[in-house]
Amino acid sequence: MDARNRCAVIPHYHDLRTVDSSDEDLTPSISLIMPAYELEDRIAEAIEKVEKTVSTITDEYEIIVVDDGSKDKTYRRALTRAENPHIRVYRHPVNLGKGAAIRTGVMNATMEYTVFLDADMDVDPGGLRKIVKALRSGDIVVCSKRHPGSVYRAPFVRKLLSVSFNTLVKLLMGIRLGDTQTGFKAFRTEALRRIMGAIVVKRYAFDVEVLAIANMLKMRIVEAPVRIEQKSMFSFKAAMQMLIDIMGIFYRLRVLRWYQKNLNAYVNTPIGEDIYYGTRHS
Ligand SMILES: Nc1nc2c(ncn2[C@@H]2O[C@H](COP(=O)(O)OP(=O)(O)O)[C@@H](O)[C@H]2O)c(=O)[nH]1
Ligand SMILES: [Mg+2]
Repeated sequence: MDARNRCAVIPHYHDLRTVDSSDEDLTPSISLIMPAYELEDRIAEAIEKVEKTVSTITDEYEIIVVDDGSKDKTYRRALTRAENPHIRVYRHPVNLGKGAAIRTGVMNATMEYTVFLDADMDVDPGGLRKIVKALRSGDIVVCSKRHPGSVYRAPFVRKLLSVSFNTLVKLLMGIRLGDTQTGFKAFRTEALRRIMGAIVVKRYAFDVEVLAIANMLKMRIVEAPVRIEQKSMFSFKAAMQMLIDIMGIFYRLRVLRWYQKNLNAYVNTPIGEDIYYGTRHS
């Protein structure tokens, strides 16, 4: 296997190995969660593309699209694909943030593995087979823009902000990953459920919170290559919100030790109505 394509296991940093590339035993069941916001012109095509990819890996899969309160026709366009029994569409009545959309997806995921994949198709879903295989060696697979095998295209300023953000996350949270923000991640669903019980953040820093909790729980995290192209910039408001959320995570993790105290309390809470706030419409 080409060294650039290998997935690095960054487990609790004790077990550096490469990922088995053979096909045997590759019959995982997969829940694919696609958070979507104002993507009316792209969502139907994106669902089809993802469906084509996942159906070559397994017959046991579900695609869970969560429309995060879009004001355009995203929800209706997504529903046009829901006659396929593998595809379900949920909707938030108002915009709650990407993290909240994923959370609604996780609450409704039923398969052994759960994959988060941004519905805007900035990332190439073609890497799905590889990241699912990599889950054999870990609890979580994180696609990273800074993996040596990755192809990453974005405006220069965005790349600069991304490196700065990652440095901040490493310093504050002690997460030793080159990138926490790429919208393509895979989890053993069991591990993800443990994490979700203590999640507070609803917008973009959600990914950092997930990984900070996983890190605290000493889960095995694998870093994988990805092809990603980001054309858009994010707003100043979104960047500020993210900084505030990061400080909140830091405070809960390092000062209050809130996650450490609250995790066990949540682990045994059944996944149910108390924490579910998406509406299923299909
Ligand atoms: N911008 C935005 N995207 C959201 C929201 N909720 C869910 N999403 C989806 O989350 C994914 C990532 O969002 P995006 O703005 O593209 O983030 P970026 O790729 O990091 O610039 C996309 O699939 C969005 O459609 C939201 O409130 N705002
Ligand atoms: Mg995007």
